[in-house]
Amino acid sequence: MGNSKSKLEFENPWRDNTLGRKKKDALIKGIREIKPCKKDLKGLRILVAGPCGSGKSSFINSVNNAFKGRITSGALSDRIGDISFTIEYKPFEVESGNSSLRVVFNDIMGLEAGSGKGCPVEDVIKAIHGHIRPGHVFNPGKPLSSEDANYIEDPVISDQAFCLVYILPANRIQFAEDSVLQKMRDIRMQVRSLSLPQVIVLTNVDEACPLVKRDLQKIYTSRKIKEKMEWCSDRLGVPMCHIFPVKNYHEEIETNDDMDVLILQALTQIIHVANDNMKSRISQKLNI
Ligand SMILES: Nc1nc2c(ncn2[C@@H]2O[C@H](COP(=O)(O)OP(=O)(O)OP(=O)(O)O)[C@@H](O)[C@H]2O)c(=O)[nH]1
Ligand SMILES: [Mg+2]
Repeated sequence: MGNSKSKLEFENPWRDNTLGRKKKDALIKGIREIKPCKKDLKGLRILVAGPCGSGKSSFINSVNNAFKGRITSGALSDRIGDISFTIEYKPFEVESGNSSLRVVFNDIMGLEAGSGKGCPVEDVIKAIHGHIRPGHVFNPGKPLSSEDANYIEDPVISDQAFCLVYILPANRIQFAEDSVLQKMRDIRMQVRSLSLPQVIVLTNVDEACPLVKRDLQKIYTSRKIKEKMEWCSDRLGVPMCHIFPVKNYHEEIETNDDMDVLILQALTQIIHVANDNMKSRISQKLNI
């Protein structure tokens, strides 16, 4: 028994795993207190990206559920196989209540294996630079061109993204085709010059580890979850401190404090690194 437990579980959590209402309230308070680094900033934009069906739209909804205390479905999510359900470039404001910092997530089409499939890598780069107008419908075979009506010629600071969040499914990422991983590495290389922070949100932890499915408190004692996080860190070069395992809302009809804590911890880090990136790019006049 002792042995089989140690195979699946660490004796002690390897990251602070305090969950529950008190922690959730403290995280919400902390997020509301973050100040924009630029006074007249219209919004701090964050871009989500990742393989199709990885939980991008669900994560955006989960963030809003955590603040609202009820299930919302602004960003439509669905499971329709190997092709992306989201095809339109759409912004979603984080409804965090009375916060002086307006945070906007941009949902995007999923990356798919093979060239000419899923969201074009070029379009992810254009989205980061702020060249894509909300409402644009992605065309896998035809990246947006500067001639297109949805191309923003001179993006302002609030059009640009200051953090790239990879949403990856813990239960399937190791089976992702090499070409999808390669697309993510290509994106990484192409935005190096912006020092763009990258965060991984590892979804579907419930489907990746039976211990965690039964009890979310086991998130940081589960060996399986740590292994998945390390795998992502190795393959994509994102440090472990920028990787957050979460369970998205998908079948629940009410919110849950423990799920919310993991979601809000990810959000806190995302906002901080995005805000820091904006600050340093403003001071260096880097592509701003
Ligand atoms: N069990 C479980 N299911 C999840 C989780 N996150 C998302 N799902 C489900 O996975 C499916 C795909 O989620 P979406 O949020 O639509 O994924 P997406 O990345 O936006 O997908 P595309 O727009 O198609 O690229 C939906 O049926 C969700 O309910 C999770 O953490 N756990
Ligand atoms: Mg989607």
